[in-house]
Order: sequence, then structure tokens, then C-alpha cells
Amino acid sequence: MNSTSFSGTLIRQALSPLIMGILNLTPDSFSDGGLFVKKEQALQHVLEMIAAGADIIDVGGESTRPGAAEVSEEEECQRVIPIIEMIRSETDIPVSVDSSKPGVMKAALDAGANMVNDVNALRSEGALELVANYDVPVCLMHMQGKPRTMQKDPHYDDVVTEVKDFLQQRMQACIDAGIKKENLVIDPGFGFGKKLEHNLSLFKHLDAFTELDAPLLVGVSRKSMIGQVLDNALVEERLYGSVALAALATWLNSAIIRVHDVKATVDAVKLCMAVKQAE
Ligand code: 7PM
Repeated sequence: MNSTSFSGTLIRQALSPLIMGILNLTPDSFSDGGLFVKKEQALQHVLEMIAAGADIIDVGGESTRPGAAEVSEEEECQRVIPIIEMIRSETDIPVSVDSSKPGVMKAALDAGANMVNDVNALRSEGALELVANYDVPVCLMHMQGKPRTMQKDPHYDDVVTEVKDFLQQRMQACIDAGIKKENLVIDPGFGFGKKLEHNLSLFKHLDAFTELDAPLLVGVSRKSMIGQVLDNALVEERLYGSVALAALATWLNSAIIRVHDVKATVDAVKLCMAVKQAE
């Protein structure tokens, strides 16, 4: 796949889930050797993910970690735009921009990004209108609350129904704003204002979202729900759990799986698809 052929229709028609490799550009993510060294490290990481079989690279510079401080649009652009320009000049891999700010989305799309990934589901002022000006896929993610406080006692009466209703409403808001339905991707937002029990219910009932008639993106890689079930606090010890959930997400018809560990996930997805397609 290349960046020019990437589209909402391609996501819908893919026979096997697409692997979205995560490129995190928050300041703590690469060693601090100045801008040039950081760019080289980021490019190295992208080339590795491409070699491992990534279908799309998700570039993000805003930490949505529970409790994280907000970053300015200017700061986020400085982190993300030079890297998107570099990926576009060095490779032909489709790029998504992980941002909730319309100014960042615009700069990223003008620099050649092919998709918008918004954990805030285009609820920021001006975000719907901005995306409507571009014919690109957009991922609408569910989140209860705001990143800074969302893990403080999240509550649902019926988590699957509430997340589904939210996503349906955001899909309608997009369509009303002039965004094509075939460009919409939906995501239940694992870990975003959810306790373990909520995350597990959402995963078990992923098939409930197929009714919304939009491809499903699943992002659970290295997340705390894995640490909670396995009782391991260390993020470095969550690889096997992440791969297990990627296999399950494949079995449950996910269209895009967002991961840190591309090679391990590609293998799991291939095996899962081989079994799925057997007589
Ligand atoms: C710290 C905590 C840093 C959590 C980063 C994160 C998703 C996403 C993220 C997701 C979509 C992470 C998250 N998660 N976008 N962006 N879906 N669409 O673990 O689940 O990567 S950031």
C-alpha cells in the first residue's frame, strides 16, 4: 500500500486488519540529542516499522496519558510537522496524525498526512469543518471526560451501549458537517475514562459496533488493562498480552490495529487470518 492509494474505501475493503504503527513524538520518547538526532531516530523507527509490515504510521505529539498536561498548538506542530515532512520525503507509507487540534490536523494534512486520528472525536471547535475540507479517513474515538481526569472513577450504567451511542452521534455530526461516511473509522477508546471491567466488556462485545457500519480501530498495545490482568506494572512486560489481544481483535473483525510492536503483531494477525479463512 502507498500513501496515494490510501482511502476510507481501502480500509473498508481490506481482507485483513491494517497494522498502524505508533510513532510517539512526546519529548520523553527519543533520547535528547538535539533536533537532528531526534529526526534520525524517528526515521529509523519508522523504517523499522515499515520493514516489519506496518500499513500506516500514526504520528502523535500530544500526550493523552491519564493526568498529562495539555500542550499548545505551536508546540505540538513543532513536534509533529517536521517528522511528517521527513516521512513523506523518505517513504511512501500512509501517515495518520494523532491530534485533537484543528490547527495541527491542517498543518499535518498539508504536509502530506493521509488520515486524522482524534481521541476527541472531532469535538474541538473547528475540527469537524477542518476535516470536511479534506477527503481523508478520520478515526472517531470514545473518551469519557478529559485526559487529565478521565481515570478518576469512570462510571457507566451500560458501557457498550453508551460508547456505541456516543460513536453513532459523532458519526452523524461528521456526516452533517459534510464528511463522507466512507471516511469514518470508529474506536471504543480502550483506557480512556474506563476501568478494567469496562475495557474487558467493550472488547468482548466489539461485534456490537459492526452495526454502526464503520471500520473499527482497536488500540490496546501495552495499555494498563493488560498490566492489570497480568499483574505486571512494567510496560516492557506487556508484549505477549498485547499480541494476544491483537489476535482477538483480528478474530473480532477489527479493521485497524494500533500497535507499538509491529513485527509481533503482524505474525499474530497472519496466523489468526489463516485460521479464520480455513474451511
Ligand atoms: C500514554 C498513555 C501515552 C496512553 C499514550 C497513550 C489510542 C489513540 C492513544 C487509541 C486511537 C497509547 C495512548 N491511544 N488513538 N491514541 N485509539 N485511535 O497507549 O486507543 O498509545 S495514546
